Amino acid sequence: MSGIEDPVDDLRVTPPKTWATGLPAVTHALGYSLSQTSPRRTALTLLNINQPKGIDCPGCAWPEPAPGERHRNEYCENGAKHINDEATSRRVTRDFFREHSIAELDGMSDYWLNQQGRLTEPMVKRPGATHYEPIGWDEALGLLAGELKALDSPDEALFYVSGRLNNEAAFLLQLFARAYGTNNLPDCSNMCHESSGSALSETLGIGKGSVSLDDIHHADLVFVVGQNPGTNHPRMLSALEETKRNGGRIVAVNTLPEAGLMRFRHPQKARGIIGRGTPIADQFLHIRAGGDLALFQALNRLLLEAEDAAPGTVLDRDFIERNTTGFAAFAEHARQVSWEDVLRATGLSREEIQEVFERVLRSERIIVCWAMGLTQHKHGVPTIREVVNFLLARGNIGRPGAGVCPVRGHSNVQGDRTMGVWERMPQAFLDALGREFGFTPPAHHGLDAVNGIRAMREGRAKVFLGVAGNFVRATPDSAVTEEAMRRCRLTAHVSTKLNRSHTVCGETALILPTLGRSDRDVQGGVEQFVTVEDSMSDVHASRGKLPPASPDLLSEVAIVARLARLTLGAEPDVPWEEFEADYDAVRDRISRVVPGFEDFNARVAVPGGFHLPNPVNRGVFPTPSGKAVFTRNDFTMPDVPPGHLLLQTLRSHDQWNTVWYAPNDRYRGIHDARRVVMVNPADLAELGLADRRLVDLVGVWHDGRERRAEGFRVVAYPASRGSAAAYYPETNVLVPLDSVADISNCPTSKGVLIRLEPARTAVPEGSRAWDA
Ligand SMILES: Nc1nc2c(c(=O)[nH]1)N[C@H]1C(S)=C(S)[C@@H](COP(=O)(O)OP(=O)(O)OC[C@H]3O[C@@H](n4cnc5c(=O)[nH]c(N)nc54)[C@H](O)[C@@H]3O)O[C@H]1N2
Ligand SMILES: Nc1nc2c(c(=O)[nH]1)N[C@H]1C(S)=C(S)[C@@H](COP(=O)(O)OP(=O)(O)OC[C@H]3O[C@@H](n4cnc5c(=O)[nH]c(N)nc54)[C@H](O)[C@@H]3O)O[C@H]1N2
Ligand code: SF4
Ligand SMILES: [Mo]
Repeated sequence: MSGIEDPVDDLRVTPPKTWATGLPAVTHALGYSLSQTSPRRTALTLLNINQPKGIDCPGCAWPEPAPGERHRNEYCENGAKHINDEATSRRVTRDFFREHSIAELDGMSDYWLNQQGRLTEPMVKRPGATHYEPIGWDEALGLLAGELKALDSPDEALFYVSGRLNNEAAFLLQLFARAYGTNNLPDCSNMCHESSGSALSETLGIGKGSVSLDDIHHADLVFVVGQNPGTNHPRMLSALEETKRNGGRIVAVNTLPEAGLMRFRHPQKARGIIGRGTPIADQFLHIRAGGDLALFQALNRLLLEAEDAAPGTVLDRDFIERNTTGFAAFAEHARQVSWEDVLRATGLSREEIQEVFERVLRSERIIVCWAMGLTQHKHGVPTIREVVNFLLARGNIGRPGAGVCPVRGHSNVQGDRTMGVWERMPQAFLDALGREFGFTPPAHHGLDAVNGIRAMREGRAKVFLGVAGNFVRATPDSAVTEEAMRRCRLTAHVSTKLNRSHTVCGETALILPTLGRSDRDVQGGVEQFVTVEDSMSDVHASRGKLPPASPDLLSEVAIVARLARLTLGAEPDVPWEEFEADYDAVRDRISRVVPGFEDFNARVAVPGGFHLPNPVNRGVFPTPSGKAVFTRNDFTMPDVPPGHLLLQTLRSHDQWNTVWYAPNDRYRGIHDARRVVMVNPADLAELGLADRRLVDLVGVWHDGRERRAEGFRVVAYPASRGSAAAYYPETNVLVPLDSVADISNCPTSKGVLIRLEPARTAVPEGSRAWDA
């Protein structure tokens, strides 16, 4: 065996922390890094992370300050963990795959699989085989190309992308998929900010945020809604601290009192290490799960009433007149929301809402930031549309210190979309792509993640290629998804590390190991760099610094280019070999296809790169009417029958999406366990359940299929009434494939109806059954 063992399940609970990121955070980061690799490599990654000529952090998409304003250590605890998880000195070799059958690997935890280290050479599982075996690159890519060519229709293939993929490889992958003949480009965004994209495209004409870091610093009021920055975007706390220093105020809206929303100790400043830190939220709204639509509807009603009382003093009439449509219908509808409904849906008091409203009236410049607490609900899209109404009403779009800020997850998830990875790219993009490369891209929309799973389940999709990510574990309804993947003729993954998507595979399966962000990428003797776009539309270079994890790795650009050449041959006439040899050549083509990337190579050579301006900041709204759109959104709230809870599946502090690094969630006070469910003590009393009771989480959905996550400890926790929280991906088994957000088709990972039952099976002492 590899010598790596799962930590023993030994739950210890301490009071939730009321501050985030101080000295302990730095020691935790170093502890994990040094468990993975040498002090020398740790120093090399940490000296280079987020520096102008260095490696873009492979963690989240929070932007860096301008080059001159960057700190020498411009990274957080979690960024350090992510980069050194990739820079690990551990290796998965052919001997490893000889020793462990696929069935055996499938029995191991997500932790164990990740801890094995970096993948080192291409591997294949042949039909009927029990083990992966080595295969050369030419044969591996030839096999995949052969399966693609043998399909009856290009729409029987799926090309999944996760947001770590760089711009150059993403551009080539979507070019390849479309030249091959399909728009089937599902991505992790489908499960993430898809609701933001849907709502913002419809209302503002562009599915991206409109603010910069400087806007955050100079806002009068910043809302942080459905987001846990202390864990998931730690450097955002430095930005919020700056907002406060400049006199701005912060309102946090969450179902949990997250540590990072309360107090912040700056790890790079002496007073951050020893002082009490900065209080972050001036007001905390402990909202009920799914109550945010009602909250913003109430604020909008208050705005309209205040305007009635003192005409011309509350709304920005001029802005509304000049730049928007639909105001009258919105206003008529918004006046009708009932206070009774609002108080029931939000669980807040009238006074609390009044207090926020007064803050709003005192603020010239307002920004609303949000993440998965809004997007992953059935009514995620209307909720975000209502946020837009709220901002438009006072002209808080398009001027400094104001705007929309969907805080993106993966470091390049926004860039991948800009590069065309989307199953529904606009026709103008497809036309430009077709013109540049001399072919006609398919016009009909492709499959997203949820529809892709349906297609595999029904045998309509037969070949799956995932470039980065861990599709099997990230997607909902684990049992259904696993069945669907196993039905494929071929599944292939371009990956840096071993994960569940390699053990739950098709008849034939390929592991295609690749360079990570931190690895030096040399093609034809010349060092290459790649580019990424952060959450605030800044595009910049990333240069790997470490010797590659193995001499047998190919870059993502090389893998996609070679596969495309083998599959497509000379039609259309695309210089795939030139692209592989020189990424400048890829960027030249991007500059001719993707708006905003003109002169790409020259502009990205500047330290810090360049900014893609958002047209709404010039008063240009690329909607059909050319104006921003007010919408009418029906009041909705989740229906939670007595005896049930609304479960949110979320991240612990010690994980990166589907991969956990340690069984701890320090800020929430959960130690040495992941199979826990956090529930309000008053709800526990009503349900007759004692703290630490062992329960099964049982999903309630109308298709008659039983969805059960077994063996969770109940933890009495200040979750808002009627809600529960447990970690993903262990709970993905509970999220029905058909339970999706209206319009965006995003799985409702934050709104899963469950009941708690006494556990069916006892969990033995010293158990390591993390992923059972
Ligand atoms: N360390 C670390 N960083 C990460 C990631 C990671 O896994 N680990 N993942 C990255 C990715 S891909 C993403 S998308 C982001 C995700 O960033 P977040 O969205 O912060 O991630 P989640 O853990 O899903 O947390 C959701 C938050 O919303 C709150 N919430 C849940 N339901 C509701 C609701 O109905 N209303 C309100 N107001 N709040 C609610 C939860 O209590 C929680 O604070 O993080 C990115 N950064
Ligand atoms: N229940 C529930 N489900 C969710 C969510 C939730 O909140 N609740 N959140 C959703 C969200 S927001 C997201 S974004 C998705 C995340 O879904 P994914 O992006 O698919 O998942 P990750 O866990 O980030 O992928 C980890 C794997 O990526 C590979 N990898 C890492 N770095 C690189 C690289 O540089 N190149 C390549 N080729 N591979 C690399 C490694 O092999 C690693 O095992 O999950 C979604 N699923
Ligand atoms: S805030 Fe995000 S991008 Fe910045 S160092 Fe931390 S994980 Fe990396
Ligand atoms: Mo995400």
